[in-house]
Amino acid sequence: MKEYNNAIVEIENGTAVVTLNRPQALNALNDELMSEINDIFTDLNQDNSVKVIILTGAGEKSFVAGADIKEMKDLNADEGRRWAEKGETTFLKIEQCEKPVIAAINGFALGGGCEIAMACDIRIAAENAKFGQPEVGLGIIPGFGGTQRMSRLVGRGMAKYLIYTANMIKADEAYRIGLVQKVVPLASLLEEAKSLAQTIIKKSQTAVCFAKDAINRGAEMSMANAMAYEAYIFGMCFGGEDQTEGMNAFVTKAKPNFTGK
Ligand code: CO8
Repeated sequence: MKEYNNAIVEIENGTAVVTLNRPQALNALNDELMSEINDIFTDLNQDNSVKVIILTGAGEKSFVAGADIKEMKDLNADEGRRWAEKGETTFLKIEQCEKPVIAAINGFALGGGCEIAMACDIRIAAENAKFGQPEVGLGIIPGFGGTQRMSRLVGRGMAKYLIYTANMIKADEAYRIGLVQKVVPLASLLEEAKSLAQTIIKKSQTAVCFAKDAINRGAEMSMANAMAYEAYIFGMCFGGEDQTEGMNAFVTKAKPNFTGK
């Protein structure tokens, strides 16, 4: 496995755990880390041994405390736009990765930290997690997709409330508004994320990847086009071995043995 200056990648039992590792800055995203995330997700997407990816932060205090403010503070308008575009491209790589990505959120998920979590498929938060988009308090707006993903995930009213006020919310409130799917004790966060990964791995990987594609692409389409796309993808499932395996296993009361073909 490649070595990175600001991240650790460990692969075990079909699951890759990507730990963002800049504890001195509460895992804030600087330019180098952003490039590394890009490389990591390119590699993991192509690695057939990896079925599910978990994204987390080093330490117990912070998942990601945002984009690196010290690196960002002297940017001019052009550099700011390019920085935002780099973040958006990086987070799109996560969102469009063919494999499911679980964010295991250990502590602060602020600004770019909340935005990177929202680019993942499923979010599990530790009880100490805190979410927020503090950008307007810094004279900027969320620039890594936050205005768009937040609105789509929790609705425009709640997104505006969080973004206009820059208020931080705790894990239980994030769960209540649907920003995260589960809240667990910090000590069992990674174990819970790995267990969720194993639940997904036992299913047909082809079907899971197709489902991710249908949900994500469909969200960008009209309902009629999205339904047509779903029907197309549904048909594709019948071209592979997993559908035959899954349905034969049901009929013969056996356990399916999916190959992902
Ligand atoms: N960037 C750089 N350094 C950071 C960041 C950050 N986002 N967050 C924390 N750090 C550093 C601190 O400066 C400090 O370093 P040092 O010891 O050298 O002073 C170290 O991490 C520890 O932090 P604190 O001492 O502040 O720890 P506290 O426990 O007192 O506070 C907080 C923790 C509440 C998380 C606090 O650190 C904080 O408010 N951090 C900033 C949070 C924030 O505003 N995040 C949003 C950033 S903006 C953003 O993400 C925009 C994304 C879109 C960008 C578009 C591109 C142009």
